Formats: sequence, structure tokens, C-alpha cells
Amino acid sequence: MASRIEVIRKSVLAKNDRAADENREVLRRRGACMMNLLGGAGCGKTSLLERLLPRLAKDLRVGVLEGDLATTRDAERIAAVGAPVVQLLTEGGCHLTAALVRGGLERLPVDELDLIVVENVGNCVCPTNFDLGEHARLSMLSAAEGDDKPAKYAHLFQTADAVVISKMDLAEAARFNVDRAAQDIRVVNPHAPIFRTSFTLASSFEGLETWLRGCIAAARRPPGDRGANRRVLDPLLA
Ligand SMILES: Nc1nc2c(ncn2[C@@H]2O[C@H](COP(=O)(O)OP(=O)(O)O)[C@@H](O)[C@H]2O)c(=O)[nH]1
Ligand SMILES: [Mg+2]
Repeated sequence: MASRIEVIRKSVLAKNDRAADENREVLRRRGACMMNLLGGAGCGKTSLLERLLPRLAKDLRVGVLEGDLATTRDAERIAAVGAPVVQLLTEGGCHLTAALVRGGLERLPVDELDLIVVENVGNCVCPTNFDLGEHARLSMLSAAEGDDKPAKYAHLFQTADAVVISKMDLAEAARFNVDRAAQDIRVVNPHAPIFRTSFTLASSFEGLETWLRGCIAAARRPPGDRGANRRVLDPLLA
């Protein structure tokens, strides 16, 4: 019985991987970069985009796919900052799939975009297993969630190209030890840059913006040369 379940799980993931490869090909042909934004419910994903998108919009065209179980509230927040956005509703599903993202890509003006950000369903576990065809994966944790979470939800951080620790303005009140969290992230992911942000401090988004711009540039380079942006200086450990 157990092996039959394993076979079904593998076949679901294999089907998703094929759809992710198709998404990669769509993005490659159009020269667009896609970033998968993951983190628990309420860690600050949409708030981060509300701060980052206006900065990027100075010279880049960015579209957003908003993943949620229900409601179009996040899509409305993103539309309010002027970015083209499509809401993807999973109707109870705890993660986005590559096929669902493909449907969203077809409704965005991908030919005109430099970057597509996919805000995944708020969940620290399920979305980590599903490749969407993205160029980069950004995993988030907020100071309010507790510094023990990188060890508990290791796969979220292990599979990240970069990590954001948000709500740093709440760190003291929440007794969040950022060094402890960073050390546990380093155990599973020695190289991903770790950015600390707070929506009360505009300059806290600068490092993340630079990293994201590097991802967009890397996505335009030929395949074998795309790892370069992973070697940006780690603002926590430099
Ligand atoms: N204090 C503080 N609150 C934040 C910050 N970022 C987001 N929030 C709040 O956290 C809550 C959830 O934010 P949201 O962006 O909707 O999270 P999402 O569910 O991950 O998209 C909202 O009440 C935000 O106002 C931050 O940097 N500092
Ligand atoms: Mg959100």
C-alpha cells in the first residue's frame, strides 16, 4: 500500500515537473524572469510586493500572479499599485501548481514584462514541493512567527535562492533572535542571501531590490551562466 501511495505521489510531481518545463520554455521565448514567493499566511508577502513593485516600476515592467484559496483581495492590493495582476484561486488547495500558473501566464501580457512574481498560497510546507518553472525562489519568514521556524520548516529555506526575514520592526517585541534564525537557515542553505526587511523602513528593501534586478539580468543570459546571482554578498553575514 505504502509503495502504491509513493508511486502516485511521484506521478503527480512528474506531471507538475513537465508543466513547469513548459512554463520555463514560455518564459524563455519571451525573455521574462519569474520569481516564486513563498511563506506562511500573513508573513508579509503582499506587503513586500506593495513596497517593491513601485521601486522596480521606475525602469522595469512587472506582472503578478496572486495565489490564494479564496477572495481577490491580494490582487486588488497589487492592482492598486499599478501592476498587471491575475488572481489564481486554488479553491481550497494549499499550493499553486505549474498548470495553474500556466493559465495565469496566458492572461498576463508576458511579451511586455521583464518580471513575473508569483505570490504562492500562504503555507510553509506544500508549495515547496511544486516547481512552477520559476527562475528564482524567494522564501519568507516574519519575525512574528518565531526564530525556531527555519529549523521546523527546513525545506522552505533549503529550496530558496534568497530568504527574507520580514517585520524586523517587531523583532524585539516578539523576542525574535535573528542570529539564531539565520544560523538555522545556514544549516540547510549555506549560500542564499538573507535580507531583513521592515515596512516601516524603506531602505530595508534596497538589498532585495538589487538581488531581484540581478535575477532578471541572469534570466536573460544563456542557461549555463545563471548561477551568478546566487553569489551576491550576504547582508547578514558579510
Ligand atoms: N509591523 C509590520 N507588519 C507588517 C510588515 N509587513 C506586513 N505586515 C502586516 O502583516 C499582515 C499580513 O501582511 P500580508 O502582506 O497580507 O501577508 P501575506 O499573507 O504573507 O501576503 C498585515 O497586517 C500587514 O500590515 C512589516 O514589515 N512590519
Ligand atoms: Mg498575500
